[in-house]
Parts: sequence; C-alpha cells; structure tokens
Amino acid sequence: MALKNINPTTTDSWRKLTNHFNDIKNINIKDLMKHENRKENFSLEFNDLEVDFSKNRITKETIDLLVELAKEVGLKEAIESQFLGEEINVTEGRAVLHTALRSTSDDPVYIDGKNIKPQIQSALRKIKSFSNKVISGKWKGYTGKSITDIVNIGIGGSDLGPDMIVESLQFYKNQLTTHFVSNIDGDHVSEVIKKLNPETTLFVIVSKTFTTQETITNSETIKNWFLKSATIFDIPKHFVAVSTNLVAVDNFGIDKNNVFPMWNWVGGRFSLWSAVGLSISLSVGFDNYKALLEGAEEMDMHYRNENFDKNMPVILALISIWYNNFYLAETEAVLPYSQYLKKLPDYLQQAIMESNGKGVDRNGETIDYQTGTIVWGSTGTNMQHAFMQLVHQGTKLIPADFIGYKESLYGLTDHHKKLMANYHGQIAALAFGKSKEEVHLELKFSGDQDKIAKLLPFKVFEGNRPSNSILFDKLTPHSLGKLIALYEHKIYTQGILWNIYSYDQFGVELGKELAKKLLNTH
Ligand code: G6Q
Repeated sequence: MALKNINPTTTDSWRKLTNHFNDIKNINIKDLMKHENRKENFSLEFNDLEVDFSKNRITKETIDLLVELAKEVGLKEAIESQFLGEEINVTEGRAVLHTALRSTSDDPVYIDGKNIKPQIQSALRKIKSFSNKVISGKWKGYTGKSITDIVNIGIGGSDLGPDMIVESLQFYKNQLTTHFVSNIDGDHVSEVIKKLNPETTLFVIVSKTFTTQETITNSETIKNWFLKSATIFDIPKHFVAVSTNLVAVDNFGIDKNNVFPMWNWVGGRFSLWSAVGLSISLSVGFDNYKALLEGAEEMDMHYRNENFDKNMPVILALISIWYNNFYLAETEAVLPYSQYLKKLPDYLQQAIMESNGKGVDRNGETIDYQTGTIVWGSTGTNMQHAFMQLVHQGTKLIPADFIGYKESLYGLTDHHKKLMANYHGQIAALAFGKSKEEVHLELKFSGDQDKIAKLLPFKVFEGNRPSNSILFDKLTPHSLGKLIALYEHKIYTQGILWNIYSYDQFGVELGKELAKKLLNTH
C-alpha cells in the first residue's frame, strides 16, 4: 500500500484547524489550567512514563481536529506500511525497519519475499558473544593482554546514536573505556589516539557504506598508528567492522569473521538498534543493550496499536505541528533534567532535522507551508543559567519538551529534590508567568516603593509559554529505549502529515560532492 500523497493544507481538517486557530489563538494556558481535570484530560500514562501535555495552547477541540487531520492523510495506514516493511523510503527504494530490529515477536517481516527476522536474531547472537568475550577479558590483543579501550570510528548515524546512548547509560557501564572518533579534523583522532595503548584497544569501524570520507580517513590514520607497533597479522585482534560493504571491509584488512552486518533497510540515524550499537553492548553489556531494545519495542507497540488521541508519539507530533504550522513557531527546545542526557539534543538534531528538513513534498512539488522544526537544547539545571532567559522573556515562541526522572540513580535525594523542583518550577514559570500585579506586590513588600516604577516592566513574565513534561520513573536502558523510540515515531508522524519523505537525506550530498571536487583540483 503506497503512502497517501495529500497536501495537508488542502484537507477539510486543515480548513477547520485554521478556523479553530483564529478562534482560540489568544487563549491563555493559565485560564486553561483552571478547567477541572485539565491535567487528567491532557496527559497520558504508559507503565513507567507519563506525558503531561496540559500546559499547551490547546483545547479538546484542537486535539480532535489534529487527530482528524492525521486520519485524513492516512497516518494509520502509513504506520502499518512502515512496520510491514513496505518501501516507504520511496526515493531510495527501501523499506524502513528499525522497528524490526527490536521486535521480539515471531511474526515474520519480509523483504523481497525473505523473512528478515532470522538475520536480525543471528546478528544479535554475534553481538552478544563478541561483547561477552571482550568484557570478560577472554578476547586478547596481540601481546596477550585483555582489552581496556573501545574506539568507535564512524560519523552521523554511525556515531551520534551510539555516542549518545553510551553517555546516557554511563551508570551501567563496565570497566572498558569507550571513545568516539568522528570528525575529519585530524585533531579529533589525534586527541583520542594519545590516550590509547595499541596492545589493549579495540577499534570498531562503523560505516554502512564503508566509503564515508571521514570514517575511512580516520580508520586509515588509526591503522597506520597501530602498525607502528604491531603487524598486519595483528589486525584481526584489534579491528572489527559494522558494514554492508564486505568488499571494502576486506580491502581494509578486516577479517571476515569480524564483520557485523548492516542492512539497507535501516537508515543511518535509526541504526543504533542494529550492530551499529556494538559499542553500546561492549560498554554496558549485552543484557543492558537488549533492555534498551525492549524499551523501544514497548513504544513501538504503543505507537502501532494505540488510538491517536491516546498515542504518545502521535500526540507530541500533532502538538508540534500545531505550533509549527499555526503559531508559526520555528524552533523547539529539548530540555532533559539529567546530566546523563547531555548528548540527547545533538542526537535529536540529526534525527529530526535530517528527517524532516524537506522543502519538496511526496509529489515532488515545492512546499508552501512549514515543515521540519529546528530543535535545540541542553540539560537542566545548567541551561537555566544560560539560554532560558530568552525562552522566558524573549520575543519568540519556543515550545519545550522537559524530560525528567522521578528517581535519581545514585540516590542523592537532596540533589534530586532540588533538581525536580527546578524542573517543575521552570514548567510553571513558562506557563503561568508573573503578572504586573504580582510584581507590584512583591516590590511593595520588599520595601522598595521607589523601584516599582523603574523595575516593574522588566520583572514581568507574560507566561503562556507551552511545554510538555515527559517524566519517567528512572533512567534505565529500558526507559531510554522507550524515550528514543518516542521521538523516532514523532518524526515519522510529522513527515506523514507534512507529506514529505522522512527517510532520505539528499540535502547532505551537495557539500560532500563539492568538497571532493575541491580536493581533486588542489
Ligand atoms: C543518517 C545518514 C548519515 C550516515 C553517515 C555515515 O541517516 O545516512 O548520517 O549515517 O553519513 O554513513 P556511513 O555509515 O555509510 O559511513
């Protein structure tokens, strides 16, 4: 079943949404929150996760109309097409099956008439047995010593996902030290090399194509450095690859037993669930890696089966479209209240902006409405002392996702209480602000009567700034998998509604081509 091809702005529901927007655009979150059961009616719970979207400029009618739009453009069918392995990445002629990578069901998924589930299971077994050998110290380097350091060499989708997950799951990490080399900037690889001992380092070269300039250049540099103290016969003990390009991997000198598979039905930025996540399994152990996949699968089933008005990724996608296309907000902030998640905004920037930064629709026509949001952010509370000024009092409307955890991992309850007080404090400050009257009273009671006239306007917070609260019980591999899958499905939902192809990325090509040309002419 092909994806429907409908300009959303020509639909009935869009027309209704436009009228509805004109009716309620000046609505205030403060007033909405006075309605009985506002929080209950505008939040969703799903095991260890609660998504509270009550503090948005929306009413029940807004959600109903957005859901109607989702239905009108065929979202349900599009979700099924993705899960069933249809060629929804039309421009590249590929299926998009990161969901199959984490599926534990026995239901087959066919590509060209062949069930891909057995290959996925076999790759997982290989990841497990290899990780166990390296972590237990049974895998020896060329001088007989166990491995102490892992270096992931890759870029884009072959770097950002594993790097973000390894950082986020530091609490669960084993004794191995994991490094990431990505940039073509030689200073990056040099800084990593200087910390390494070739006898005890394992290099994981991750490149779906094995032609990416950065990854191949960094790998060659590292190989040359390695060969200063070892021989080519030692390479199998220290270099493994994750790739679809077996010929290029072989030419590089990597033993064929040390190659982990990749498939062209997994997009780079959605590939951490495949062997691209090998460095995750090495860093936190296979069981934790598996728990990450299971968390994602839980969200997959929710996305596939739940009605749209109770469906977390769908609701978040619809609210985002509401701001992007009706309020014309240009950006969204992602604000995790966990230092572990400091790399999440970078990761999401690629996932979201590479997927939905498209100006041509599924008909090949230039689009005359807004698509992909710009996403940015950083961790709380640090960012409160940095950019939050603009979000609170600036001239731009910036919807924000707050991500938090009810429990901390090390159990410093005093810290955690303060952290979460800030989390809820920021959300409330954005939504409710501080009125002239409140500031007036405050200044009056502080005894600074003469300051009232001078300071009042600067101390007012107009409020009415929207946010979602995405609150988990605890940061675990399982809950992290769920969080990432939540955003993945939000991306696809938005792509379907905007009538674009989310899974190609031609926009990254031109600059690469020109760089190559320049290299050849100089
Ligand atoms: C992601 C993109 C891109 C890709 C890198 C690395 O969706 O496709 O970021 O992951 O360009 O590509 P290779 O894995 O082929 O080296």
